[in-house]
Amino acid sequence: MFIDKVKIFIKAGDGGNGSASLHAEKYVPNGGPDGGDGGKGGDVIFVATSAENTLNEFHYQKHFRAGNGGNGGSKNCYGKKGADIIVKVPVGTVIKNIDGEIIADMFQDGQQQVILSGGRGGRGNYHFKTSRRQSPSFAEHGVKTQEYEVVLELKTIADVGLVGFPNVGKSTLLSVVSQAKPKIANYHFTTLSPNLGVVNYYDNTFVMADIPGLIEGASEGAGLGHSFLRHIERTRLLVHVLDISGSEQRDPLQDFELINNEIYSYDAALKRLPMIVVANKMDMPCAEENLRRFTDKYGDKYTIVPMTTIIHEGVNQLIAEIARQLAELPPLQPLEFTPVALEQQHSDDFAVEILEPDVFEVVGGLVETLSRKINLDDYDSFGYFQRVLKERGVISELRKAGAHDGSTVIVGDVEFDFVD
Ligand SMILES: Nc1nc2c(ncn2[C@@H]2O[C@H](COP(=O)(O)OP(=O)(O)OP(=O)(O)O)[C@@H](O)[C@H]2O)c(=O)[nH]1
Ligand SMILES: [Mg+2]
Repeated sequence: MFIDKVKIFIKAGDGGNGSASLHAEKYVPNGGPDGGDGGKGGDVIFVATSAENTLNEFHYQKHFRAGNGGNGGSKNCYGKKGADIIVKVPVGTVIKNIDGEIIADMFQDGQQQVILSGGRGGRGNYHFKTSRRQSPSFAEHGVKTQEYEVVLELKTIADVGLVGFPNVGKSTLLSVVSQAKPKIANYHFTTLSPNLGVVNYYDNTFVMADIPGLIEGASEGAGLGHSFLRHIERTRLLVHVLDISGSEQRDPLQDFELINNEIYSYDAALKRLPMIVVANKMDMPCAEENLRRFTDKYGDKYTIVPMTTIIHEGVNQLIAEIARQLAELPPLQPLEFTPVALEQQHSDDFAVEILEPDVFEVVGGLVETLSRKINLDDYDSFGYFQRVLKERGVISELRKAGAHDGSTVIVGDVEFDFVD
């Protein structure tokens, strides 16, 4: 199983509610409001790690929720902050919303990004104390957060991408130049998911990615298809491995054209990547002759490195050539995009709709904000709510729409009689 694209669900913590406590102490009448603020909900934080190179973990765990903020208490006690949740993703993971817009590119090992922030805690009742309202018996609710779906898409980041037909020796090459231990076997499609290896060369290190073999029609889905080519999009250089001996009765010259064709029909922009050709399996019959033919045709355009990978022949020359070319290439850059935020900002606008004669509903962002903020269970708080409606011009809009004494008004979950 190799998962490089997955949908997961994330939710920041709700803000804790503010407390509506009134100070109570022996011999102290009317001690006044002492309800503390609710705590902020925890954040959803993504962290990029090079310890992983698949999204397989997310097959098992798809829900990530940060902790909720604690409620405020009496004696002005603040609610506890909700615990953040850390979501670890492999370096190269692109986080998108369900419309496919990019939220973040987790490009660098250790990169941290807050993708959702926790809801604000509600204010305790002492915030609402005024000269006329000495003992407010209401407090703000914490901001309740929403769950969001996000799509994670892994676009491996490596300096070098290995491409070629199945069974030509790509994984063997990776195993010889790095500590990576990919599976190697004498059949097609031994490699089913990209492998990464770190190559050391004097003071340089670079990352090499071995991707599953391609065949003709891969860009239309043949073999393992072309989806793995996503993992060479973010490389700086390609190494095209050929079985130069043609041991499987294919002509290496044709192989070369064919694979290039698959790569560039997947994404023409990949033509920008320099390509080194490895003429592998030089130990086999016909290799010399085919190499001559290949060099005659492509020698001017490509650096060709003859190799017998299984006995490490040609390896040093190849690594030196890769290091030399990489030194002249610009470093990899994160994707260029205008980040979109996952959370929609609630506007404070509203509209009055007439549901039926004498029944009016107030809709819009303001309603959302109000219902998140205000606890309407008690009389005091309801008064506050009505005052906000008046200040924001909702009452006059209702009146304009035809509301009069006794009309029914619906605001979010609340229904009340209009009083002019
Ligand atoms: N004779 C010879 N055989 C080689 C050489 N390099 C690799 N092989 C053999 O070729 C076979 C395929 O090697 P892999 O490294 O698994 O090939 P691959 O390109 O990764 O194949 P897929 O993962 O299927 O795409 C294995 O049996 C290797 O031992 C070589 O230089 N000479
Ligand atoms: Mg392989």
